[in-house]
Amino acid sequence: MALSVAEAVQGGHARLAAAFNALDADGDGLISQAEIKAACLRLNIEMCPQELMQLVHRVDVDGDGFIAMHEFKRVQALKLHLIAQGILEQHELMPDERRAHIEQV
Ligand SMILES: [Ca+2]
Ligand SMILES: [Ca+2]
Repeated sequence: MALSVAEAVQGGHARLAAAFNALDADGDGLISQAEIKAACLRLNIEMCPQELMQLVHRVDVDGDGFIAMHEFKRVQALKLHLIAQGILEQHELMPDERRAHIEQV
């Protein structure tokens, strides 16, 4: 089941959370620049460090350097939603136990 960006933005909390968790690799509830970078590498998305910094800066409302769930919900996080969508599609091809982590919300 692929997650469209529109669904990620407008859809239920569970789907948004699944997209969020897809990027939050260490599961601490925050998306770091390193985690976004790792996701981009996995998807072969080219993003220079500056672009990455700008993206996080734009979405990071409280300025702690990390993307929290409430920030991920914002429209400015659309590019992150796209990346998350790619990661989720990759997870579709993964064994169930790996996927369980993503879907347990
Ligand atoms: Ca994290
Ligand atoms: Ca933040």
